[in-house]
Amino acid sequence: MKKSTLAIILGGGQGSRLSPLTESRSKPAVPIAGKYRLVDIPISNCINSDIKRMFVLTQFNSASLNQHIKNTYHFSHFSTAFVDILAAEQTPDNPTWFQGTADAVRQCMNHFLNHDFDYALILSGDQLYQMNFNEMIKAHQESGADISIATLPVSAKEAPEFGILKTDSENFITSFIEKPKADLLPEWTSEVSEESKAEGKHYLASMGIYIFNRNLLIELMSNQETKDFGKEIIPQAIGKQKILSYQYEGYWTDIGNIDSFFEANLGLTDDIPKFNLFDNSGKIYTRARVLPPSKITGGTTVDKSIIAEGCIINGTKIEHSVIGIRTRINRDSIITNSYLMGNDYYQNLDEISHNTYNNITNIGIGERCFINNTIVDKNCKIGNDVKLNGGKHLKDANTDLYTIKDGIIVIKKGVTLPNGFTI
Ligand code: ADQ
Ligand code: ADP
Repeated sequence: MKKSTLAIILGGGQGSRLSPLTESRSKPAVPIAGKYRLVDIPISNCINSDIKRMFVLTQFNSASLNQHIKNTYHFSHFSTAFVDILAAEQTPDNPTWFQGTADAVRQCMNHFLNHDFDYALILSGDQLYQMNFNEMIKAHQESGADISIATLPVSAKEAPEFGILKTDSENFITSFIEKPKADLLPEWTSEVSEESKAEGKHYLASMGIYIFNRNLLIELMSNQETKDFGKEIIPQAIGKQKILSYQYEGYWTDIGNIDSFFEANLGLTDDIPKFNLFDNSGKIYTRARVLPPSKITGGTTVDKSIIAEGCIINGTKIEHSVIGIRTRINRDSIITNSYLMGNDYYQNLDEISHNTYNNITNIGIGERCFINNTIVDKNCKIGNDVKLNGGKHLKDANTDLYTIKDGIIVIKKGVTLPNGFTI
Protein backbone atom coordinates (compact mmCIF):
# COMPACT_ATOMS: atom_id res chain seq x y z
CA MET A 1 0.00 0.00 0.00
CA LYS A 2 1.30 3.48 -0.82
CA LYS A 3 2.21 5.33 2.33
CA SER A 4 1.46 9.02 2.68
CA THR A 5 3.73 11.81 3.81
CA LEU A 6 3.00 15.15 5.43
CA ALA A 7 5.70 17.81 5.17
CA ILE A 8 6.48 20.14 8.07
CA ILE A 9 8.74 23.04 7.11
CA LEU A 10 10.52 24.75 10.02
CA GLY A 11 10.27 28.29 8.83
CA GLY A 12 12.44 29.92 11.42
CA GLY A 13 13.01 30.86 14.99
CA GLN A 14 13.84 34.46 15.76
CA GLY A 15 15.83 34.72 12.55
CA SER A 16 18.49 36.80 14.27
CA ARG A 17 21.30 35.26 12.18
CA LEU A 18 19.70 36.67 9.02
CA SER A 19 19.00 40.04 10.57
CA PRO A 20 18.43 42.75 9.27
CA LEU A 21 16.72 40.88 6.41
CA THR A 22 14.32 39.43 9.01
CA GLU A 23 13.66 42.72 10.82
CA SER A 24 10.32 43.30 9.12
CA ARG A 25 9.48 39.91 7.65
CA SER A 26 9.59 36.30 8.74
CA LYS A 27 12.51 34.19 7.55
CA PRO A 28 10.58 32.12 4.98
CA ALA A 29 9.66 35.38 3.23
CA VAL A 30 13.27 36.55 2.71
CA PRO A 31 13.81 37.12 -1.04
CA ILE A 32 16.40 34.90 -2.71
CA ALA A 33 17.86 34.72 -6.25
CA GLY A 34 16.14 37.93 -7.36
CA LYS A 35 12.59 36.59 -7.56
CA TYR A 36 11.99 33.73 -5.12
CA ARG A 37 11.46 33.55 -1.35
CA LEU A 38 13.38 31.18 0.96
CA VAL A 39 10.27 29.09 1.54
CA ASP A 40 10.00 28.36 -2.20
CA ILE A 41 12.98 26.00 -1.94
CA PRO A 42 11.55 23.38 0.47
CA ILE A 43 8.05 23.77 -0.99
CA SER A 44 9.37 23.18 -4.53
CA ASN A 45 11.37 20.14 -3.39
CA CYS A 46 8.16 18.72 -1.89
CA ILE A 47 6.08 19.43 -4.99
CA ASN A 48 8.77 17.89 -7.20
CA SER A 49 8.66 14.80 -4.94
CA ASP A 50 4.87 14.70 -5.22
CA ILE A 51 4.42 15.58 -1.53
CA LYS A 52 1.70 18.17 -1.68
CA ARG A 53 0.49 18.63 1.87
CA MET A 54 2.73 21.08 3.67
CA PHE A 55 2.74 23.11 6.84
CA VAL A 56 5.13 26.04 7.26
CA LEU A 57 5.89 26.76 10.92
CA THR A 58 6.99 30.30 11.60
CA GLN A 59 7.64 32.40 14.65
CA PHE A 60 5.77 35.36 13.28
CA ASN A 61 3.41 35.59 10.42
CA SER A 62 4.30 38.51 8.17
CA ALA A 63 1.89 39.92 5.66
CA SER A 64 4.41 39.27 2.91
CA LEU A 65 4.65 35.54 3.76
CA ASN A 66 0.89 35.15 3.78
CA GLN A 67 0.52 37.03 0.53
CA HIS A 68 3.26 35.03 -1.13
CA ILE A 69 1.87 31.63 -0.13
CA LYS A 70 -1.71 32.65 -0.96
CA ASN A 71 -0.77 34.02 -4.37
CA THR A 72 1.64 31.24 -5.34
CA TYR A 73 0.53 27.81 -4.28
CA HIS A 74 -2.81 27.07 -5.86
CA PHE A 75 -3.73 23.45 -6.20
CA SER A 76 -6.59 21.81 -8.00
CA HIS A 77 -9.97 21.88 -6.43
CA PHE A 78 -10.02 18.09 -6.64
CA SER A 79 -6.73 17.42 -4.85
CA THR A 80 -5.95 17.33 -1.15
CA ALA A 81 -2.87 19.51 -1.65
CA PHE A 82 -2.25 22.58 0.52
CA VAL A 83 0.43 24.84 1.96
CA ASP A 84 -0.65 26.19 5.35
CA ILE A 85 1.23 28.63 7.53
CA LEU A 86 1.16 27.97 11.27
CA ALA A 87 2.49 30.88 13.28
CA ALA A 88 3.37 30.54 16.96
CA GLU A 89 0.06 31.06 18.71
CA GLN A 90 -0.43 32.27 22.23
CA THR A 91 -3.22 30.23 23.74
CA PRO A 92 -4.18 29.69 27.42
CA ASP A 93 -2.23 26.39 27.32
CA ASN A 94 0.74 27.80 25.47
CA PRO A 95 1.58 31.26 26.67
CA THR A 96 5.03 31.22 25.05
CA TRP A 97 6.50 31.22 21.57
CA PHE A 98 8.00 28.09 20.07
CA GLN A 99 10.90 27.18 22.36
CA GLY A 100 12.81 25.24 19.70
CA THR A 101 12.24 23.09 16.63
CA ALA A 102 10.61 20.16 18.46
CA ASP A 103 8.53 22.51 20.56
CA ALA A 104 7.29 24.18 17.36
CA VAL A 105 6.20 20.78 16.01
CA ARG A 106 4.64 19.83 19.36
CA GLN A 107 2.56 22.99 19.54
CA CYS A 108 1.14 22.30 16.08
CA MET A 109 0.53 18.57 16.49
CA ASN A 110 -3.25 19.01 16.68
CA HIS A 111 -3.19 20.57 13.20
CA PHE A 112 -1.08 17.72 11.78
CA LEU A 113 -3.24 15.02 13.34
CA ASN A 114 -6.25 16.34 11.45
CA HIS A 115 -4.63 14.72 8.43
CA ASP A 116 -3.93 11.12 7.55
CA PHE A 117 -0.23 10.42 7.16
CA ASP A 118 2.21 7.59 7.74
CA TYR A 119 5.38 9.68 7.70
CA ALA A 120 6.16 13.21 8.79
CA LEU A 121 8.93 14.78 6.71
CA ILE A 122 10.49 17.58 8.75
CA LEU A 123 12.48 20.13 6.78
CA SER A 124 14.50 23.26 7.50
CA GLY A 125 13.44 26.46 5.84
CA ASP A 126 16.91 27.87 5.31
CA GLN A 127 18.76 25.46 3.06
CA LEU A 128 19.53 25.55 -0.65
CA TYR A 129 19.30 22.15 -2.35
CA GLN A 130 17.30 20.08 -4.81
CA MET A 131 16.39 16.69 -3.40
CA ASN A 132 13.92 14.02 -4.35
CA PHE A 133 12.48 13.04 -0.99
CA ASN A 134 10.93 9.88 -2.45
CA GLU A 135 14.33 8.22 -2.56
CA MET A 136 14.81 8.99 1.12
CA ILE A 137 11.31 7.74 1.96
CA LYS A 138 12.01 4.56 0.00
CA ALA A 139 15.23 3.96 1.95
CA HIS A 140 13.34 4.65 5.19
CA GLN A 141 10.66 2.09 4.31
CA GLU A 142 13.04 -0.57 3.04
CA SER A 143 15.29 -0.37 6.08
CA GLY A 144 12.39 -0.58 8.54
CA ALA A 145 13.66 2.55 10.30
CA ASP A 146 11.64 4.50 12.87
CA ILE A 147 13.43 7.74 12.05
CA SER A 148 15.64 8.68 9.08
CA ILE A 149 18.03 11.60 8.91
CA ALA A 150 19.51 12.93 5.67
CA THR A 151 23.27 13.23 6.08
CA LEU A 152 26.30 14.37 4.14
CA PRO A 153 30.07 14.42 4.66
CA VAL A 154 31.59 17.67 5.94
CA SER A 155 35.07 18.96 6.83
CA ALA A 156 36.48 19.55 10.32
CA LYS A 157 35.98 23.29 9.81
CA GLU A 158 32.25 22.85 9.13
CA ALA A 159 31.58 20.04 11.63
CA PRO A 160 31.07 22.23 14.76
CA GLU A 161 28.04 23.86 13.07
CA PHE A 162 26.20 20.57 12.60
CA GLY A 163 24.86 17.51 14.31
CA ILE A 164 27.63 14.91 13.76
CA LEU A 165 26.95 11.19 13.81
CA LYS A 166 28.42 7.73 13.42
CA THR A 167 26.77 4.72 11.82
CA ASP A 168 27.06 0.94 11.78
CA SER A 169 27.65 -1.10 8.61
CA GLU A 170 23.92 -0.93 7.76
CA ASN A 171 23.84 2.87 8.01
CA PHE A 172 21.93 2.92 11.27
CA ILE A 173 23.07 5.74 13.53
CA THR A 174 24.93 4.54 16.61
CA SER A 175 25.90 7.90 18.11
CA PHE A 176 25.09 11.57 17.61
CA ILE A 177 26.43 14.82 18.99
CA GLU A 178 24.89 18.23 18.29
CA LYS A 179 27.44 20.84 17.22
CA PRO A 180 30.57 19.31 18.79
CA LYS A 181 33.40 21.57 19.97
CA ALA A 182 36.49 21.34 17.76
CA ASP A 183 38.53 19.50 20.43
CA LEU A 184 36.01 16.63 20.47
CA LEU A 185 36.15 16.10 16.71
CA PRO A 186 38.91 13.46 16.51
CA GLU A 187 36.51 10.90 18.06
CA TRP A 188 33.81 11.58 15.49
CA THR A 189 35.31 10.71 12.11
CA SER A 190 33.36 8.29 9.85
CA GLU A 191 34.11 5.99 6.95
CA VAL A 192 33.32 8.20 3.95
CA SER A 193 33.78 7.78 0.19
CA GLU A 194 37.20 8.25 -1.42
CA GLU A 195 35.87 11.39 -3.08
CA SER A 196 34.82 12.89 0.26
CA LYS A 197 38.15 11.94 1.81
CA ALA A 198 39.95 13.70 -1.04
CA GLU A 199 37.92 16.83 -0.22
CA GLY A 200 38.90 16.56 3.44
CA LYS A 201 35.35 15.67 4.52
CA HIS A 202 35.73 13.06 7.24
CA TYR A 203 32.60 13.70 9.30
CA LEU A 204 28.99 12.74 8.66
CA ALA A 205 26.64 15.64 9.37
CA SER A 206 22.89 15.79 9.84
CA MET A 207 21.20 18.00 7.23
CA GLY A 208 18.34 18.66 9.66
CA ILE A 209 15.96 16.75 7.34
CA TYR A 210 14.06 14.04 9.21
CA ILE A 211 11.43 11.39 8.54
CA PHE A 212 9.44 10.17 11.55
CA ASN A 213 6.88 7.40 11.60
CA ARG A 214 3.59 8.91 12.67
CA ASN A 215 3.08 7.02 15.93
CA LEU A 216 6.63 7.58 17.05
CA LEU A 217 6.31 11.31 16.42
CA ILE A 218 3.13 11.40 18.52
CA GLU A 219 4.90 9.51 21.32
CA LEU A 220 8.01 11.70 21.25
CA MET A 221 5.97 14.89 21.16
CA SER A 222 4.09 13.90 24.30
CA ASN A 223 7.27 14.60 26.29
CA GLN A 224 6.99 18.29 27.14
CA GLU A 225 10.61 18.49 28.27
CA THR A 226 12.25 18.09 24.86
CA LYS A 227 12.41 21.35 22.95
CA ASP A 228 14.76 20.65 20.07
CA PHE A 229 15.39 17.88 17.52
CA GLY A 230 19.17 18.31 17.31
CA LYS A 231 19.81 18.89 21.00
CA GLU A 232 17.36 16.41 22.55
CA ILE A 233 15.04 14.29 20.40
CA ILE A 234 17.70 12.72 18.16
CA PRO A 235 20.43 12.13 20.80
CA GLN A 236 17.84 10.64 23.17
CA ALA A 237 16.45 8.31 20.49
CA ILE A 238 19.86 6.70 19.82
CA GLY A 239 19.84 3.12 21.06
CA LYS A 240 16.06 3.16 21.52
CA GLN A 241 14.86 3.64 17.95
CA LYS A 242 16.21 2.50 14.59
CA ILE A 243 17.57 5.71 13.04
CA LEU A 244 18.75 5.49 9.46
CA SER A 245 21.42 7.76 8.01
CA TYR A 246 20.36 8.50 4.44
CA GLN A 247 23.47 9.79 2.76
CA TYR A 248 22.79 12.52 0.23
CA GLU A 249 25.13 13.04 -2.69
CA GLY A 250 24.04 16.31 -4.30
CA TYR A 251 24.64 19.99 -3.57
CA TRP A 252 23.29 21.28 -0.27
CA THR A 253 24.12 24.39 1.68
CA ASP A 254 22.83 26.09 4.77
CA ILE A 255 21.75 29.71 4.12
CA GLY A 256 20.94 30.64 7.69
CA ASN A 257 23.34 33.57 8.09
CA ILE A 258 24.23 36.67 6.05
CA ASP A 259 27.56 35.31 4.86
CA SER A 260 26.20 31.97 3.58
CA PHE A 261 23.05 33.63 2.21
CA PHE A 262 25.21 36.10 0.25
CA GLU A 263 27.56 33.38 -1.05
CA ALA A 264 24.63 31.17 -2.10
CA ASN A 265 23.01 34.00 -4.04
CA LEU A 266 26.20 35.05 -5.82
CA GLY A 267 27.01 31.38 -6.45
CA LEU A 268 24.01 31.29 -8.78
CA THR A 269 25.99 33.42 -11.24
CA ASP A 270 28.70 30.76 -11.75
CA ASP A 271 29.07 29.30 -15.24
CA ILE A 272 27.67 26.02 -13.95
CA PRO A 273 26.06 26.84 -10.61
CA LYS A 274 25.91 24.11 -8.01
CA PHE A 275 22.27 24.97 -7.48
CA ASN A 276 20.56 24.73 -10.83
CA LEU A 277 17.61 27.02 -11.48
CA PHE A 278 17.56 25.97 -15.13
CA ASP A 279 16.28 22.46 -14.58
CA ASN A 280 13.10 20.94 -15.96
CA SER A 281 12.86 18.21 -13.37
CA GLY A 282 13.77 20.25 -10.31
CA LYS A 283 11.81 23.44 -10.94
CA ILE A 284 11.75 26.08 -8.24
CA TYR A 285 8.30 27.56 -8.05
CA THR A 286 7.41 31.07 -7.06
CA ARG A 287 4.73 33.66 -7.55
CA ALA A 288 3.86 34.05 -11.24
CA ARG A 289 4.07 37.82 -11.59
CA VAL A 290 3.00 39.72 -14.64
CA LEU A 291 6.16 41.70 -15.26
CA PRO A 292 7.66 43.09 -18.45
CA PRO A 293 11.03 41.78 -19.69
CA SER A 294 14.08 43.60 -18.34
CA LYS A 295 15.46 46.47 -20.38
CA ILE A 296 19.18 47.14 -20.46
CA THR A 297 20.35 50.33 -22.17
CA GLY A 298 23.01 53.03 -22.10
CA GLY A 299 25.90 50.70 -22.97
CA THR A 300 25.76 48.81 -19.64
CA THR A 301 28.08 45.82 -19.70
CA VAL A 302 26.69 42.80 -17.91
CA ASP A 303 28.69 39.71 -17.03
CA LYS A 304 28.32 36.76 -14.68
CA SER A 305 25.00 38.07 -13.42
CA ILE A 306 21.38 37.13 -13.03
CA ILE A 307 18.82 39.77 -13.93
CA ALA A 308 15.23 39.15 -12.89
CA GLU A 309 12.16 40.41 -14.73
CA GLY A 310 10.91 43.96 -14.89
CA CYS A 311 14.24 45.80 -14.45
CA ILE A 312 15.27 49.03 -16.13
CA ILE A 313 19.04 49.20 -16.23
CA ASN A 314 20.98 52.12 -17.59
CA GLY A 315 24.33 51.87 -15.80
CA THR A 316 27.97 51.30 -16.72
CA LYS A 317 28.71 47.81 -15.46
CA ILE A 318 27.05 44.92 -13.65
CA GLU A 319 29.34 42.07 -12.74
CA HIS A 320 29.00 38.99 -10.53
CA SER A 321 25.68 40.19 -9.17
CA VAL A 322 22.07 39.16 -8.72
CA ILE A 323 19.60 41.86 -9.72
CA GLY A 324 16.08 41.35 -8.37
CA ILE A 325 12.68 42.13 -9.87
CA ARG A 326 11.78 45.73 -10.86
CA THR A 327 15.29 47.05 -10.09
CA ARG A 328 16.11 50.45 -11.55
CA ILE A 329 19.75 51.36 -12.02
CA ASN A 330 20.60 54.80 -13.33
CA ARG A 331 23.36 56.28 -15.48
CA ASP A 332 27.06 55.58 -14.86
CA SER A 333 26.49 53.28 -11.90
CA ILE A 334 28.63 50.20 -11.28
CA ILE A 335 27.37 47.14 -9.40
CA THR A 336 29.82 44.34 -8.59
CA ASN A 337 29.64 41.30 -6.27
CA SER A 338 26.26 42.39 -4.96
CA TYR A 339 22.69 41.25 -4.51
CA LEU A 340 20.02 43.87 -5.16
CA MET A 341 16.70 42.37 -4.07
CA GLY A 342 14.63 44.67 -6.24
CA ASN A 343 11.35 46.44 -5.61
CA ASP A 344 7.74 45.66 -4.88
CA TYR A 345 6.38 48.41 -7.09
CA TYR A 346 7.23 50.95 -9.80
CA GLN A 347 7.14 54.70 -9.50
CA ASN A 348 5.41 56.27 -12.47
CA LEU A 349 7.13 58.77 -14.74
CA ASP A 350 5.31 61.79 -13.25
CA GLU A 351 6.41 60.80 -9.76
CA ILE A 352 9.99 60.26 -10.90
CA SER A 353 10.23 63.65 -12.62
CA HIS A 354 8.50 65.42 -9.74
CA ASN A 355 10.98 63.84 -7.31
CA THR A 356 13.98 64.60 -9.50
CA TYR A 357 12.90 68.25 -9.82
CA ASN A 358 12.46 68.53 -6.04
CA ASN A 359 15.66 66.67 -5.13
CA ILE A 360 13.75 63.75 -3.64
CA THR A 361 15.51 60.41 -4.03
CA ASN A 362 13.72 57.93 -6.28
CA ILE A 363 13.38 54.22 -5.73
CA GLY A 364 16.32 52.22 -7.17
CA ILE A 365 20.00 53.01 -7.61
CA GLY A 366 20.88 56.62 -8.53
CA GLU A 367 23.49 57.95 -10.96
CA ARG A 368 27.27 57.38 -10.65
CA CYS A 369 26.92 54.93 -7.77
CA PHE A 370 29.47 52.27 -6.94
CA ILE A 371 28.15 49.21 -5.09
CA ASN A 372 30.38 46.28 -4.18
CA ASN A 373 30.00 43.36 -1.70
CA THR A 374 26.58 44.63 -0.67
CA ILE A 375 23.05 43.34 -0.25
CA VAL A 376 20.40 45.98 -0.93
CA ASP A 377 17.04 44.93 0.52
CA LYS A 378 13.77 45.72 -1.26
CA ASN A 379 12.33 49.17 -2.00
CA CYS A 380 15.50 51.16 -1.17
CA LYS A 381 16.09 54.65 -2.50
CA ILE A 382 19.77 55.05 -3.22
CA GLY A 383 20.74 58.62 -4.18
CA ASN A 384 23.35 59.77 -6.70
CA ASP A 385 27.11 59.28 -6.16
CA VAL A 386 26.57 56.74 -3.38
CA LYS A 387 29.62 54.51 -2.71
CA LEU A 388 29.08 51.26 -0.87
CA ASN A 389 32.30 49.29 -0.82
CA GLY A 390 31.91 46.20 1.31
CA GLY A 391 34.88 44.01 2.21
CA LYS A 392 36.92 42.55 5.02
CA HIS A 393 38.36 46.01 5.78
CA LEU A 394 34.99 46.99 7.34
CA LYS A 395 34.14 46.36 10.99
CA ASP A 396 30.75 44.91 11.97
CA ALA A 397 28.18 47.67 12.47
CA ASN A 398 24.46 48.27 12.83
CA THR A 399 22.69 51.57 12.18
CA ASP A 400 19.14 52.56 11.17
CA LEU A 401 20.19 52.43 7.52
CA TYR A 402 22.53 49.47 7.25
CA THR A 403 24.28 46.57 8.91
CA ILE A 404 27.77 45.28 8.23
CA LYS A 405 28.44 41.61 8.96
CA ASP A 406 31.59 39.75 7.91
CA GLY A 407 32.45 42.60 5.54
CA ILE A 408 29.09 42.41 3.76
CA ILE A 409 27.06 45.62 3.79
CA VAL A 410 23.30 45.08 4.09
CA ILE A 411 21.15 48.12 3.27
CA LYS A 412 17.89 47.79 5.20
CA LYS A 413 14.52 47.48 3.54
CA GLY A 414 12.97 50.68 2.26
CA VAL A 415 15.65 53.10 3.49
CA THR A 416 16.84 56.21 1.66
CA LEU A 417 20.57 56.79 1.25
CA PRO A 418 21.16 60.48 0.43
CA ASN A 419 23.34 61.69 -2.46
CA GLY A 420 27.02 61.09 -1.83
CA PHE A 421 26.45 58.61 1.03
CA THR A 422 29.60 56.53 1.48
CA ILE A 423 30.59 53.40 3.43
P1 ADQ B 1 20.36 24.35 13.14
O1 ADQ B 1 20.03 24.72 11.75
O2 ADQ B 1 21.37 25.18 13.86
O3 ADQ B 1 20.78 22.79 13.25
P2 ADQ B 1 17.96 25.17 14.39
O4 ADQ B 1 18.46 26.55 14.66
O5 ADQ B 1 17.25 24.45 15.44
O6 ADQ B 1 19.08 24.22 14.01
O7 ADQ B 1 17.07 25.28 13.07
C1 ADQ B 1 16.57 24.25 12.25
C2 ADQ B 1 15.51 24.87 11.36
O8 ADQ B 1 14.37 25.15 12.13
C3 ADQ B 1 15.88 26.20 10.71
O9 ADQ B 1 15.27 26.27 9.44
C4 ADQ B 1 15.29 27.22 11.64
O10 ADQ B 1 14.99 28.41 10.98
C5 ADQ B 1 14.03 26.51 12.07
N1 ADQ B 1 13.61 26.88 13.43
C6 ADQ B 1 14.38 27.05 14.53
N2 ADQ B 1 13.65 27.35 15.60
C7 ADQ B 1 12.36 27.37 15.18
C8 ADQ B 1 11.12 27.65 15.81
N3 ADQ B 1 11.09 27.95 17.08
N4 ADQ B 1 10.01 27.61 15.06
C9 ADQ B 1 10.04 27.31 13.76
N5 ADQ B 1 11.17 27.03 13.09
C10 ADQ B 1 12.32 27.06 13.79
C11 ADQ B 1 19.93 21.79 12.70
C12 ADQ B 1 20.16 20.46 13.43
C13 ADQ B 1 21.58 19.98 13.20
C14 ADQ B 1 21.84 19.88 11.71
C15 ADQ B 1 21.58 21.25 11.07
C16 ADQ B 1 21.70 21.20 9.56
O11 ADQ B 1 19.89 20.64 14.82
O12 ADQ B 1 21.79 18.73 13.81
O13 ADQ B 1 23.17 19.50 11.47
O14 ADQ B 1 20.22 21.64 11.33
O15 ADQ B 1 21.57 22.49 9.04
P1 ADP C 1 8.83 41.80 1.47
O1 ADP C 1 8.73 40.64 2.37
O2 ADP C 1 9.48 41.44 0.17
O3 ADP C 1 9.55 42.92 2.07
P2 ADP C 1 6.25 43.26 1.60
O4 ADP C 1 5.72 42.91 2.95
O5 ADP C 1 6.78 44.63 1.43
O6 ADP C 1 7.33 42.21 1.07
O7 ADP C 1 5.10 42.99 0.58
C1 ADP C 1 5.30 43.05 -0.77
C2 ADP C 1 4.00 43.47 -1.43
O8 ADP C 1 3.66 44.77 -1.00
C3 ADP C 1 4.06 43.53 -2.91
O9 ADP C 1 3.16 42.59 -3.42
C4 ADP C 1 3.63 44.95 -3.29
O10 ADP C 1 2.51 44.87 -4.14
C5 ADP C 1 3.23 45.60 -2.04
N1 ADP C 1 3.80 46.93 -1.82
C6 ADP C 1 4.76 47.24 -0.91
N2 ADP C 1 5.04 48.54 -0.91
C7 ADP C 1 4.26 49.12 -1.81
C8 ADP C 1 4.08 50.49 -2.28
N3 ADP C 1 4.75 51.52 -1.76
N4 ADP C 1 3.17 50.67 -3.25
C9 ADP C 1 2.46 49.65 -3.75
N5 ADP C 1 2.59 48.37 -3.35
C10 ADP C 1 3.47 48.10 -2.41
